[in-house]
Amino acid sequence: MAAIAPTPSTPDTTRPPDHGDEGAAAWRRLLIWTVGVFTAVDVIFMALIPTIIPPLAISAVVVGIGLGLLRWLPRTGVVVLGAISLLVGIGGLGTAEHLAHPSSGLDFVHAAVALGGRLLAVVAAVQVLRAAAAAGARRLGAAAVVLTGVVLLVGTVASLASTGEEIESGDVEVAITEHDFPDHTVVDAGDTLFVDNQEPFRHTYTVEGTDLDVVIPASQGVRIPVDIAPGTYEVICDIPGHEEMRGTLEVR
Ligand SMILES: [Cu+2]
Repeated sequence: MAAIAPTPSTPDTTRPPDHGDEGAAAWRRLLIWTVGVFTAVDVIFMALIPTIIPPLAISAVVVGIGLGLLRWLPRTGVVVLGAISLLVGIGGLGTAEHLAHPSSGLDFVHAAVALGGRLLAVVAAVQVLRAAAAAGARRLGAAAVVLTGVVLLVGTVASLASTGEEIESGDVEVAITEHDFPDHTVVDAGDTLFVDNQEPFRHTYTVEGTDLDVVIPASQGVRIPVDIAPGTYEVICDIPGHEEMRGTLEVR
């Protein structure tokens, strides 16, 4: 009678080796880094303006609370960080327009980090809760670092390469300073405005009720012929968050 050899016990190979706690820890690290970076960039941006932007300020406070919760109530902390990233990310979708204007480097980099970082944070939070494999967190983290470098490079090069226009004799100068237009500008029909943006942020010179709607890149001047009927018009900047920028243009 043949002896029956004992069957050696085999390890459980149904789960990848990095699944579970190690995966959750890797995604958690990615989540912490991501919310840390976009919060730091938000705070620097507000300090440069300098203005408190309510959604970004609330985001910074809630991120702080979420990071604190990670220690005592880990899953709650992850949910808080994911939820605030999702809410403020959706609320900030209007700023995606900055991504089309890399020559206004500060707005471009801030929008890319604020929106891309929040998307990454939402993904990381979901993956922590799913205890997804760690390899994905490492790949996505590496991709985010590379992409951030590319965004910084593009914003810097485009800003340096873009020189704007020069004022010409006879132009009526309109300076944008301290996040505002002059209260009142007077021109004759057919004159040319020279709108000089003296700030490191992108603005628009938008004359309400007319087709005059011109992007003024950061730290640049743009010449704008005034081909509109005589009258007094409201001038605004149509960039989200710039609602306080108002003036009037009187065309004689
Ligand atoms: Cu503006």
